[in-house]
Amino acid sequence: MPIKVAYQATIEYMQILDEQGVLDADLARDTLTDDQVVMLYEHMSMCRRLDEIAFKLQRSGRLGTYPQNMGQEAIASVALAARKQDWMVPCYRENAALFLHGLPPEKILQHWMGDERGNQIPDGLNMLPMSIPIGTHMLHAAGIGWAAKLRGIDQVAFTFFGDGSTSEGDFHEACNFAGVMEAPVVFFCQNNGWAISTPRKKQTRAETFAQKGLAYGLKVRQVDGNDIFAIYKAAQEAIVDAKAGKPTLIETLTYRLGDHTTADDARRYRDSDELDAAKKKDPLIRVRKYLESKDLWSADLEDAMVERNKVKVDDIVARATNIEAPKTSDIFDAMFATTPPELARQRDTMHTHSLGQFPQQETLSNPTPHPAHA
Ligand SMILES: Cc1ncc(C[n+]2csc(CCOP(=O)(O)OP(=O)(O)O)c2C)c(N)n1
Ligand SMILES: [Mg+2]
Repeated sequence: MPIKVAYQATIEYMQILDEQGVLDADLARDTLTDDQVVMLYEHMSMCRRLDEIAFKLQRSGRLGTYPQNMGQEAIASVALAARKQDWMVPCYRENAALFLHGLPPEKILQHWMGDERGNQIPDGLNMLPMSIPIGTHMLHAAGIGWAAKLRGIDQVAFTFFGDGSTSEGDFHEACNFAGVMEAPVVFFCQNNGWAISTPRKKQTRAETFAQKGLAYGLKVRQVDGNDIFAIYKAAQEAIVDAKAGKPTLIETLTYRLGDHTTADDARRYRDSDELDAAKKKDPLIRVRKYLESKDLWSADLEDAMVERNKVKVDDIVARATNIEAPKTSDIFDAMFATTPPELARQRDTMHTHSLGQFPQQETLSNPTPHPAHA
């Protein structure tokens, strides 16, 4: 009996705007308008500036840790494809998409300054706070998508995560759940080649990250992650599929031009040649080249934009910092609707000489007794 082929698949790779700023006009049809490209260029440049300033804030002791997004700003396009009702379920390297979907940028700075107000998403904005545990949020996205389907609401959940996160069980559970439930979810794997110091080749033996989605019955594709057109088109198509009960996993090939976070020094594990090669694929440079080739941009416009972005970022920093300082008790109050007794005890004794001491020993006037001693 002949051996039959049980399954066969191919993974498409899409690039529309190449490194030289040359556009594939056929593929670009019905995607971004000139105005949108100009707006995206200015927005991505603003995000790059914000990254530089956040780095300086950290170095001058005004911000805790910060993961620079530098090099991955093209992900902003997803927010142009998404509708207002769609959900963003983020990790920590897609600021550019979150801001365009409506997140006030100062929220991100507040988060990294340790201010819980940074995690309070404004009412009416369909977005979850950034997830620092890598992977846990993908499950939330699967749940949000399923909930929308059960309730008959036209909403798609977009979730973002890195190449390293695909080694977490949560990724597999989320993909499986979305696939089985035919939930309107779009998984964006931002493959930037590194998970802190773990290179892509030690992360997986699979030739693409996209193919991991095949096992769960997802639509899968790979796109140039530094190409605003390819990301936009892939997101647009994924929305149509998601609404028809077909979730998609999109692998974006990108690169983080900075360190993993301000607590990292990538020079210790990353080749400078690799970084130099990646800089040539910078998403901002190619958009500028493209706009210049269409006479939509010039040195004068660039100078004016740089000045505008300085003012915008200064305003963002001012909004994050020129406010009443957060209370130290926020770390307790932001967690539960009703604070459990054990946490209440820690909150009430946090300013005593020894954290967790029984209040009686510290003669606090209004102690919350430990449940075991109540
Ligand atoms: C559950 C969990 N395990 C470990 C960590 C520590 N950690 C922070 S970032 C990171 C690597 C993430 O790599 P990747 O998913 O590729 O995202 P990238 O930082 O490259 O954008 C790790 C292991 C974490 N945050 N959460
Ligand atoms: Mg990575």
